[in-house]
Formats: sequence, structure tokens, C-alpha cells
Amino acid sequence: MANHVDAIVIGAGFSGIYMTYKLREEGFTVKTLEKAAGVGGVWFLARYPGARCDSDSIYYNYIFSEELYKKWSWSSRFAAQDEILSYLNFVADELDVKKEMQFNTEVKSAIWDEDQTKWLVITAQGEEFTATYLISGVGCLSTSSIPNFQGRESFKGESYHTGNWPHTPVDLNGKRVGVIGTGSSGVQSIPVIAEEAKEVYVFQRTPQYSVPTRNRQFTEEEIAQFKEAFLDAREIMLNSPSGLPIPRSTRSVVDTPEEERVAILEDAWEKGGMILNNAFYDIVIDPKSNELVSEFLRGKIREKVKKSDVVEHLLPYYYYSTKRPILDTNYHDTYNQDHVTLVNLRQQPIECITENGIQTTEKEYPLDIIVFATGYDAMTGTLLKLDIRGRNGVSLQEKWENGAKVETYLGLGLAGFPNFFTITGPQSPSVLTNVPTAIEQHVEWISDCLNYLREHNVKTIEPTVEAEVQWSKQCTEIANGTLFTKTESWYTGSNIDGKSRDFLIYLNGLDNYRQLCNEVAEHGYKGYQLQYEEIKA
Ligand code: NA7
Repeated sequence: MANHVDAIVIGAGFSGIYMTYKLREEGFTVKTLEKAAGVGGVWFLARYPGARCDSDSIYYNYIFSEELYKKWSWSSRFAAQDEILSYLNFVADELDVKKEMQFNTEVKSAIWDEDQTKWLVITAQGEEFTATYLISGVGCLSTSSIPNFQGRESFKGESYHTGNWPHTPVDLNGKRVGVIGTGSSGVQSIPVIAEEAKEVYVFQRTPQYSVPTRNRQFTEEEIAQFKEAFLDAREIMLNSPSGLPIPRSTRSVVDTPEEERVAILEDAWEKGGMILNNAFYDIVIDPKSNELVSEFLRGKIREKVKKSDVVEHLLPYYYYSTKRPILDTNYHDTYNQDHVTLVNLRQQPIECITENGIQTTEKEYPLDIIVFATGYDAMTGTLLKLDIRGRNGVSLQEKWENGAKVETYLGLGLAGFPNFFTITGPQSPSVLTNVPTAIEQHVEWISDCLNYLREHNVKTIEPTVEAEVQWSKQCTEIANGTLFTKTESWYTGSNIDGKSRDFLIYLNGLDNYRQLCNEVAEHGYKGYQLQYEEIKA
């Protein structure tokens, strides 16, 4: 007989830690299963040089508890991976949730048992659990991806993916290092790798806009001020579109006179962080507005890169901010160093990986180490890897037609999958917000929902097909009114060979989304169908 709990949570990152705590505090029994050896989710795995968050660290944390917030002090404006991992361990210990967690345990399948109205969860290690509720906390970026480069296995040197970096230091000293990819992970790691390596070759398919982090150590006075201002900051975060204390902008780029516009952009540039991409409301809506900001950022690249034959390859042409906005520390300046070489893959695509290095259509680059900064199968990758089967044995792969037709209700639930919840699931605001704030909203909503079900003797809850179709249509329509869908990115799924193109993020802001979710709950879970327990006479 399998171990039975009220809820099984998959994953022990930001989502899993809070979900576990919240449900336990509400009196539910919980088991949290985590593939890795500890808490942290992506922060446990992505230990590459230079890895850090790109929300200001004072906001990149839980805000549900003032006491918890005030017990922790961040050392710098943008915390590095090891500090974030320490923070998550600190929280897990403070909340005492590790006892509900089982590490080194990979969920292989979850099958809905119609007769027993419960989930049967089977792990890769051969254990079985049953639960009334199944909650995914697997995150949006947890399945790393290495493109299918021919000959990859033949490489005789070392190779690593940024999202799966070894736990022991990688010695780059005196090495020839090739980095494929210039997303956030590449942009963060390249300057740090260049500090140690003898030669660095950056294999770039798409040049990137980037804004400085302006990272710095906090003083004790500043930390005291942040803690003092916590309640005010939280209030703004809970009512902002991004989950950061940045109010919704009402300024249009094109409608702002040039002098004022440039002053705003310069100010945002000097302040660094995610201020610039939030400074105007129409950057990702109006192509003309976008071009004005894009050109401003190209100007900054031209100023930074001193080598005229290199700079032309570093100028981006896509709509700024329609790929994940990138923050950097000395990224473009790195190309001024003589031991750093940019390889433009638009001119010389990679043909294959050889035993000595990377072969492009022009030449072979001999390397000791290859770093794959090639990103993730985002949004749906991890969910589709799990074998989750709902009513009538229908799998998630079948329901979503292997990713070709992804439909959810609120990014939280799926028709045909009773008592199943997805924290930051596809079609919720997720990665286009400050993710911990989005996670908190989902965790609290799910926890309230489970309380409601318990109080009202509800056996199962699942979205109606109509609500799901409607929500998915709405998400697509909103996205189609923006420039996001005009750019190839992991937001649209186009970074993965063979993956269907779909924009799976709700774009109307976390503030509006929070209100919609609250209304759904206030109306007795509008859009869901509820099946009640039979009350025995
Ligand atoms: P990203 O942002 O998906 O970046 C991946 C990079 O790898 C990007 O520059 C891609 O170029 C490049 N790439 C992907 N496939 C290939 C192939 N086949 N050949 C050459 N180059 C390739 O992943 P990150 O890990 O940097 O960031 C993920 C998120 O994690 C980040 O946004 C934060 O939210 C945290 P492309 O742009 O597709 O041309």
C-alpha cells in the first residue's frame, strides 16, 4: 500500500518550499519530492561562473512574512547563486519544511485513479505515493537544453551546461574555453570566464541588448532602511504588474519629447537593473517606440566596444525586451580584451563538434572546455517530461498534443486533470514578473482553494473545457497584440528544435491577474467544476 498524504508537491525550489509550509500550516499532510540532493530548484543546479539573479535581491525573496524578511540580509544588490541558495536553505530551515521533503527522488509518473479519486505518484527510484492533490512546483526553466550538435560526444575536452554546472570548481586557468550562447547565462558567465581563461571564444547566434546591473555591496545602513521600508515596498509589489515595486508606467516612448525621453533612458541606464525595460508602457507594443529604445541601447554598445570590426557583430536587431531582458557586469567591455574572440554564427554556423573543439563552416576552433549556455526547454519542457495522466488515462502529452496545443485555465489547472495545480504554470504571468512574487500568489491561491474544498466537502476540482479554451484564447490574443510573438525566443518555444511556437505567458500583469484569480475564488471557483462528497445519511 503506497504512502498516502493530502498533497504531493513536485520540486523544492521557491515554489515547493512555500507550498509545503503553507499546506502543512493549514493542517494538510504534505510530501515534497525533489530530484536534486537539496532545496533550491534552478538555484541548486545553475552554479555557473557569474550566476546571479536579475531582480534586485531585496525583492527576490519571499514577502509573505515580515519576520522572515527581516531575519535575512542580502550582501549585494544582485545576489550571486550561492547566496540565493543559502537564502533558500535558510528559509527551508526557518520554516522547518525539510522534514516534509524527500530529496534525490525523481517523479516519473503521476496517474489519476478515478475510483479512489487520488493521484498515484511513482518515482524513478521505485517508490509509490498516493495523494488527494498533486501540485507541480517544477518551475518554468528547469529542463536544460543542449542542441543536437553533430559529433558532441566525440569532444575530448570537458563540457558543461550552465544550468547543470558541477558542484566542485571548474579550473579554467590557462584553458581555451568556447561558450555557445549569449542569453542571460552566457552574458553573465563570459566576463567571469574571461578573467581566468587563456582564450575565450564566444559562439554567438543572436547579439543581445544588455543593461548594467550596477551591482554593489550593501552597507548596514541600507539594509536597515530596506527592512524599515518593507511593508511599503510589499504593498507596491503586490499591486504592480511586474511584482517589483515599480508602478505600471503610463508613459509612451514615441509620445515623450526626445530630450525628456533620452533623460529617462539615461537615468534608467545609470540606475541599472530592470528599470529601463519598465520605464515606458509601449516598448513591447509599438515598433517605433521599441526602435527608439533599441537604438539607444545599440549606442551604448558602440560606446563600449572599442574594436570596430567586432562591434558591428554585437549590434542587436530584434525588438528589445521581446527576448528576456539581460543585465550584465562588463559584458560588452569583455570584447575589448585580446584573448576574447567573437564568432558570429550567422556568418559561420557550427557544422559540428569535433574531438578538438568546434568546427564552423569557416574553421575549427581548438578548445579545452565547451560551455553550453544554450538555455532551457522552458514553460512546458519539464511538465511534458513527466508522465502525468488525468481522467481516462489521458496523458499530458496527449492533451497538449506534445506541446502543439497547450491549454490551461489561469495557468493553474487543466481540464481532465482533477485536483492538479501548476505553480507558475504555462499561461500565467510567471517569468514576465519577479518570479518569487508570482509564486507566492499561486501558492496562497492554491492553499485557499484546498481549504475551500475541505470546508465544502468537495472531492474533486478541475477547470471546465470552456473556461480553459477561453483563457487560452485570451492569453494568445493579448500576446498577439505585442511584439513578443514577432521574435524567436524561449518565450515562444523557438529555441528548441521541433518545438511548437506558442506564447505561454499571461501578459496583462500580475496585478490584473491576481484580481482575476481572486474573483474566480470569490465566485465559488468560477470556471471550475466541483464534485462533492456524498454525505452519508
Ligand atoms: P537563453 O536565454 O535561452 O539563451 C540561450 C542562448 O543559446 C541564446 O543566445 C541562443 O541563441 C543560444 N543558442 C541556442 N541554441 C543554439 C544553437 N543551436 N546554436 C547556437 N546558439 C544557440 O538561456 P539562458 O540560460 O541564457 O537564460 C535562460 C533564463 O534563465 C534567463 O532568461 C533567466 O530568466 C534565467 P538565440 O538567441 O536563440 O539565437
